[in-house]
Parts: sequence; C-alpha cells; structure tokens
Amino acid sequence: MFNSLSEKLEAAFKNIKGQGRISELNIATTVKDIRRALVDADVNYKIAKEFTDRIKEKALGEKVLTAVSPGQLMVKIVQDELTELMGGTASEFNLNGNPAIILIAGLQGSGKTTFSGKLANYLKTQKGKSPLLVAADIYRPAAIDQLEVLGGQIGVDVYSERENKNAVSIAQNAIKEAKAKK
Ligand SMILES: Nc1nc2c(ncn2[C@@H]2O[C@H](COP(=O)(O)OP(=O)(O)OP(=O)(O)O)[C@@H](O)[C@H]2O)c(=O)[nH]1
Ligand SMILES: [Mg+2]
Repeated sequence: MFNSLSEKLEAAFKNIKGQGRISELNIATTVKDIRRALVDADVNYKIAKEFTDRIKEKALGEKVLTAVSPGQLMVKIVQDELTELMGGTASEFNLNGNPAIILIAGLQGSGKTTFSGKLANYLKTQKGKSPLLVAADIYRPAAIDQLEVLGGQIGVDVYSERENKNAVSIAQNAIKEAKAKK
C-alpha cells in the first residue's frame, strides 16, 4: 500500500518538477493527483480533501510560483503535512514485559483482525519476536477461524478457547500460554 502511495506521489511531483513554469493551474493538478493517490491508499476522502486543501493553501501562500525551485518546495510542503498527518512525532511500540501485551480494540469491521495479522507479521519478521495471536472476540462465530487463517498465512501461533465465553479469562490463559511457550 505504501509502495504504491509513494510511486503515485513521485509521479505527481515528477510532473510538476518537469514543468518549465509553475502556475496555479499545475499546482491544482498536482494537488488533485496527490488527493487521488491518498484515496487510492485508503485514506478517508474527507481527510484526503482537507489534507490537499491545506497543501494548496500553503503552496499558493508560500510564493511557490516565484520560488527558485518550485518542485522542491512542493515536495517539502507535502512532506511536512504528511508528517503532521501521521501525528508529528514517531512513537515506538512498548515491547517491554514478559510477555509484552498488545490489546487491539475497535469498532466492528474496522480492521482489527487484519491489523493484528499485519502487526504480528511485522513483529516476527522485522523485530525478531515470536508473537502469539489471541482470539478474544467471543461474539462473532467466525472470528476465531479468521484469525487462525491469518496466523497460518504468516506462521504465527493463534491461541483460542472456543467454548470459553469470558474474554478476560481467555486473555489471562493466553498470557500463561505465551510465558510457557516463550
Ligand atoms: N481497504 C482496506 N480494507 C481493509 C483494511 N483492513 C481490513 N480491511 C477489510 O475490512 C474488512 C473487515 O476487516 P477485519 O480485519 O475483519 O475487521 P475487524 O475489526 O476484525 O472486524 P470484526 O471482527 O467483524 O469487528 C475485511 O474485509 C478486511 O479485508 C485496510 O487497511 N484497507
Ligand atoms: Mg475481527
């Protein structure tokens, strides 16, 4: 997803850098390309629109039109805004604890299970950890199956208790299991 986002952003910048003159018109075109790249990368349309409106405002305000290197200035404006959009500062996951415990909570269908799989895969392949995925969703019947399929795809163990309707006790038992299996 991020690869395709950066490719599309690069294409938008290549376009404006190649223009002999920068005008309000080609700023508008670039901004539209950026918005489309963001929406394609799953960014909510309203957020993408606010984001690109801010870029446009800055670009027109910062005398990009008369700058020595307008393309570079556009890149800088977008980079600053993207950094801001992502929260401004980088914060590391807290992986302390034996085991380190990460609780994923969120609205129905918001992508918790998918994200859990991605996170487990990241921790395994990039951080050298041996994560244990825990199915503590006791309401949706297929939730455990879904997590097991994902775990199978990335080679990460999945802990579940199909008969247990108490999420807290599932979580506590899973912690014991994780300690035992390191
Ligand atoms: N486009 C897109 N779809 C996603 C993303 N993450 C998850 N999905 C899809 O959104 C749907 C719901 O994702 P899940 O991971 O099952 O979400 P959940 O929060 O675990 O859902 P429930 O357990 O039913 O509450 C699935 O069809 C996913 O494939 C994402 O980042 N982008
Ligand atoms: Mg789920």
